[in-house]
Amino acid sequence: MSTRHYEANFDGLVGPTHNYAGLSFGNVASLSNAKASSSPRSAAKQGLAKMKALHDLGLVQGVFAPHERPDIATLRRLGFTGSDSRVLEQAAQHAPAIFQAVCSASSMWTANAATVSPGADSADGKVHFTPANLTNKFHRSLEAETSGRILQAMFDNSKYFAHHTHLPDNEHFGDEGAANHTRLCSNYGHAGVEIFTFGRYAFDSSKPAPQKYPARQTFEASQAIARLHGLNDDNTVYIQQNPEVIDQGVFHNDVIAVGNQNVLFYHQQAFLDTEAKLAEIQRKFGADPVHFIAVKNHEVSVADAVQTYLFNTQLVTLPNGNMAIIAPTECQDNPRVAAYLADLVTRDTPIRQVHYFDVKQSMRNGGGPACLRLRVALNEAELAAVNPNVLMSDSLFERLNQWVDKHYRDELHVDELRDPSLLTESRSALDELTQILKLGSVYPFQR
Ligand code: SUG
Repeated sequence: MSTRHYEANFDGLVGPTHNYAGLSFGNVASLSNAKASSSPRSAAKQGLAKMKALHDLGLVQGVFAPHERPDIATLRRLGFTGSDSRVLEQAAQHAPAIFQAVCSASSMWTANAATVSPGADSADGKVHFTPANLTNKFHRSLEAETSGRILQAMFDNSKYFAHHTHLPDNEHFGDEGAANHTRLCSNYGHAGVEIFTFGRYAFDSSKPAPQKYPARQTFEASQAIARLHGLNDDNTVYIQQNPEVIDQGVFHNDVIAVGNQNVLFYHQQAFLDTEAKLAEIQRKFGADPVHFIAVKNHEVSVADAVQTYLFNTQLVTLPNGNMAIIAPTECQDNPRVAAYLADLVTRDTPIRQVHYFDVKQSMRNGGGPACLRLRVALNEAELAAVNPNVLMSDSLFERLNQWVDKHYRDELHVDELRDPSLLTESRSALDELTQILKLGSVYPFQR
């Protein structure tokens, strides 16, 4: 009897404090939308609609719970004292930049939650998870511990799942998780090639590096993850991102490339040493040819790719074996990108469909469809060991929409983040959510 294999997507549910604070230097959308009003309710619903649509396409879809924000525990670590509302008020007044950072709902971008290696690739046959330390941005560096706890609560079975502690919290080991990691394979259940893409070498300043914007992921972090996950030389490839594209706003590799099974879809300027690296991927992949789909400058410029998130699309395999691209509507609205995608599905590649989704609330912070999801390749037994309450279904979709309606504000401005009732609202929302998803006590306020 053959075992079935799946690639499940676990999407970040947008949290109740979703806002635009301009926190991410190097991320063009985050900076240009700083201080705009947000809609936490629409953001959460846009995300849920995408999850439901993928579920309806026949894919395994899961929900990744948001983090507790404002992060009072961090403010206390930073010396603010008194009641929770006093901590809020004092931080907002005396350290406004720090205060905004601890209010970010950035855990929604679960491509940055962790790096995941499936059992088919790891030495011990287990699915390995390492939460990303996200050291490059203060607001994101607050995510690693809680992401780790949520992952434990979702994949809670040591027979199948191995959980690691995030890498040392230091820029030398800056790790951005799956946003800089792609896995190619002939079948989700077969050993694949894990591609780690990094922005710079931490211990060798003679090597190329971006000049204007930060390189968030280091080579040394990528190597450490591969070691932790029990990968070997035959199934790993390390590629440096082209520093010039980082300087044009490609802060994560998933803004310029996406891969799935035997397809790597990327911009011609994405990498350094491209030809040699693609040859290495092909050699390690095996006899079957990889479809390397290079988008040329004259087809789509790097600026258009950054603005539309053409490569921050999800490339998914449908139950009939064809692939579909899950794209943000920004791609549809740009005539050059829309024309490119319309042509792509007529070519001789596995990609046959494009589905457009409105995820504008997330896009305005530089988060496209692919940022919103963490991929986990699983076999049947592993899937059966996943906490079933986090898996999307018609009833969970309905339940979560009701939950959003009950707890989320329709509009939020950064000036309202200091409102103590937002803290109370968020905590009661998350308390109820942990019961819906049966996660146990994963948040600091519950411990
Ligand atoms: O880390 N934006 C996120 C976007 C992450 C996108 N993820 C991937 N490409 N996988 C970031 O830059 C902006 C928050 C603000 O400005 O309010 C933010 O954190």
